[in-house]
Amino acid sequence: SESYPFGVKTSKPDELDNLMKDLDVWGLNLFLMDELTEHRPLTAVAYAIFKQRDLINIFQICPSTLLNYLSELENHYQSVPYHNKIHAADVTQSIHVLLNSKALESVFTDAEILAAIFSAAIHDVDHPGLTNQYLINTASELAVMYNDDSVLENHHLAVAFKLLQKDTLNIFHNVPRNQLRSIRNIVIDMVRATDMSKHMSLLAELKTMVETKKVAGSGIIELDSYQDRIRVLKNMLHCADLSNPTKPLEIYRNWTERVMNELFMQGDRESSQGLEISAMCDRHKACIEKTQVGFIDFIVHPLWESWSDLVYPDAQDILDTLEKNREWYCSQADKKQTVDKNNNEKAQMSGSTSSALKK
Ligand code: 8BR
Ligand code: ZN
Ligand code: ZN
Repeated sequence: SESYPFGVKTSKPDELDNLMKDLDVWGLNLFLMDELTEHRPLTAVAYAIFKQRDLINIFQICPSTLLNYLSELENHYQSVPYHNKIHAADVTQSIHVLLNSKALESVFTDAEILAAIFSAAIHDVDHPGLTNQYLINTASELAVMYNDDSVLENHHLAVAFKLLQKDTLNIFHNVPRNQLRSIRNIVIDMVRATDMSKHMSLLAELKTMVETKKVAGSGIIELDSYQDRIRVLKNMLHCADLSNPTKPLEIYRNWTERVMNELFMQGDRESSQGLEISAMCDRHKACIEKTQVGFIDFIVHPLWESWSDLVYPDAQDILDTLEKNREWYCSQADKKQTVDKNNNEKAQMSGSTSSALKK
């Protein structure tokens, strides 16, 4: 690791060094990270976070085992447009920033922090770029394996834990058995909570916590019970997973293009298999801009509004960016509508002109 201070190869060490200065910044450019690390964004980001948080020493993790594990984990992310290793690196870095929230200072134990970062790194591993509903509708092998229940999320967990069974990849080798059991339980809870079908109940729990929250004089939240801390961690990973619309607009737009491409590819598949095309998956009917406004209004904004109440005022900038980005997508949708309307009118006019000429 002397020659690879970031745990990965790079032909541009100075640029990578410079980019890594944004490790604690909301809006770190993970697309650039992917380029500068020769497509090892997850390994580079997770390794840097483990080092910065001293997890390697605290849990006696062998650095080369950690790099082997991260590299294997990264290899198990598929080359799909959205649910790939760049998304995994993004969610890992995002949860790292959320853990740094002032309002949560010293709230979580080292084991909880380790569990949170590990959860983020593994949370979509081996995602095939198809939704749970599609896998269930087509009676896929995965859906049969998990009896239609959080099919993908259970699979991500199983793949990640399976990798740990190899001695050369077992980063938890020196973690005491009891502690490891508790870390495993937290990781399972957190990753299962990324199933979008759990969104409403997760948000309801978060709202209850905000209503009953107790704050110490220092502004730090009191989370005495283990159950409350787990509730916050589940919502934290869910927030990191749904954080694209809160990032700088250029980055957000890149993610949108990717997620829509993945959904459209599923739509094409459904269409060629004679299945009904799922919501948002029809490339001939979808309005990307309107879809984003709806996604923000019904899912992302309510979630982030509650999160920012919980950690007030730490997430105010994030909420501001989200609201500005919503306005941008809204104005783009309006623009498109106006252009469509004008085109329709033009088409009608040229139609009536040509019929007039025929007379
Ligand atoms: P998953 O990552 O668990 O699939 O949950 C996010 C889901 O929200 C996506 O699969 C997609 O259906 C929807 N989504 C939309 Br619409 N726009 C999104 C965006 N910009 N970023 C992330 N998810 C988005
Ligand atoms: Zn997922
Ligand atoms: Zn995800």
